Amino acid sequence: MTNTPDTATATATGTGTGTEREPVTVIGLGLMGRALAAAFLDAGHPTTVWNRTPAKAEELVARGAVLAPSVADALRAAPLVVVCLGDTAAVRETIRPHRAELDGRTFVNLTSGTAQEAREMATWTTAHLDGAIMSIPETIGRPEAFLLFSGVPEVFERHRDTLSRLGGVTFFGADPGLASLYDVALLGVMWGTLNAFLHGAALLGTAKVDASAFAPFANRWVSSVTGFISAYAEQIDRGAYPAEDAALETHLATMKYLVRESAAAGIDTDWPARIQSLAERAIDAGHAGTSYASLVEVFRGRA
Ligand code: FVH
Repeated sequence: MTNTPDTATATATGTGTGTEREPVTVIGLGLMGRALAAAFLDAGHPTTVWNRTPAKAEELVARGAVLAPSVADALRAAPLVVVCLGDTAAVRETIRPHRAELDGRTFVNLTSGTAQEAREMATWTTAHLDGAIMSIPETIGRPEAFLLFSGVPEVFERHRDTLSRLGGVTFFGADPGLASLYDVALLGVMWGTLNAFLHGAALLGTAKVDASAFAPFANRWVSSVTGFISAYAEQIDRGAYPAEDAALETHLATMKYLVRESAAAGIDTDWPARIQSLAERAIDAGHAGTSYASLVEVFRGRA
């Protein structure tokens, strides 16, 4: 089961003048949409914008963007249309009534949503690419920004350079839902990690340790955990979970300390209790002596 992504980590560079750049339309000028439009302008792309609240376009217009009077005008203005709205329902409501205007153009949806929503959107848009932005607005246009795409491969190749103005790009192939699936999986990694840090900060706070004193240790530990992720990924793909570092039952014994420490310190025990209960379910299913990676069977609903 492999699906090797095609990644370019550096932002595109170019030496041409503005008129040589592909014209782009950006629909949706919230925090992220304004950053996207600004990055295209900075790279010299003729940029047309539209937003439900036109006042949000003022700064971009002062920098050279053209404010389209209507959604239909915005769609007609460029061969590449990038949409970044609050949610999928807003995209459907804003774009679908004008979908005939998309004929012959590339539609790139950078609005967050589920894989299923992305696949459904691909049925009524032509030349569809779906993307996920794994960055905050202030990094857009810089090499540290990274964006994930999936959809029609030739269409991605045609616009790769233009899309690379936004940050490093990775293409996952023809399933339009795959970028969104990566997006939610990666957000889960972020929330899980942040919840663990916040729980730890609350725990250490009861001993008057500042979160800023805890942070360097948390960061160092997270970088060690990246090594576990790579080793466990290999076990998951092999479907075999030898306890090369520690057995799940060893983890469980230590998890109980985290629950007891939390209770004794008077802080919420929900997070560590959930960690413990997941391990207990895997152990009940026969994984006491296997590695931590065997917990994946609980998430798969097999344990
Ligand atoms: N901001 C971020 O850091 C994250 C990074 C990861 C990806 N997300 C996703 O990007 C989408 C937009 O996020 P945003 O931060 O730009 O959001 P807002 O600043 O709230 O702007 C929302 C824009 O959507 C327009 N809008 C909302 N509903 C409608 C509608 N029914 N019809 C037309 N437009 C609509 C809104 O217009 P207005 O309120 O200014 O008139 C804004 O342009 C989002 O999917 C994130 O998950 C960003």
